[in-house]
Amino acid sequence: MKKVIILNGPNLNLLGIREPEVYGTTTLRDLEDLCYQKAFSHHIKIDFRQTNHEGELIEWVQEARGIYDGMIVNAAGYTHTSVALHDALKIAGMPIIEVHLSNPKERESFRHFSYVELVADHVIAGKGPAGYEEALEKLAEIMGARI
Ligand code: CA2
Repeated sequence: MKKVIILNGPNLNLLGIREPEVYGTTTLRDLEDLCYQKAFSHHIKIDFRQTNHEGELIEWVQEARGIYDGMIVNAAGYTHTSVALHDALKIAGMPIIEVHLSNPKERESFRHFSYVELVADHVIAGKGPAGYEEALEKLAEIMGARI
């Protein structure tokens, strides 16, 4: 069975609680459940995590090497700022899908650049929670998991 790690960055713990007009009413827990269901149907095992700390995110990326077959990353604000995360992702040794609930390219200009995009195999943005399901489908395809 293929194993996928899903990493969520800062403030995503507030999903469904604050700014529903931007990020919708789905909570992080709802999103996790959605991912579990989608992964189950593709015979994939997932590990779903969130942190507000850049260093923790980087440690999780480093530790994933050799354990997981693929990674889905919504690095939230660190997407646009973190060279360190970029460096860690570059040597993760597995397919990486970058996902965003909103479409950062259609928002403020400071969100237009992504350090994650430069090392991601595929980017999904602006599709809300369904983007995470699509990311799992894309990874299943890339990893050759049962579809
Ligand atoms: O659209 C996305 O998924 C983002 O990664 C979300 C980040 C933002 O910095 C990126 O540009 C795009 C922000 C996550 C903050 O999440 C919140 C959720 C509820 C209330 C406040 C923030």
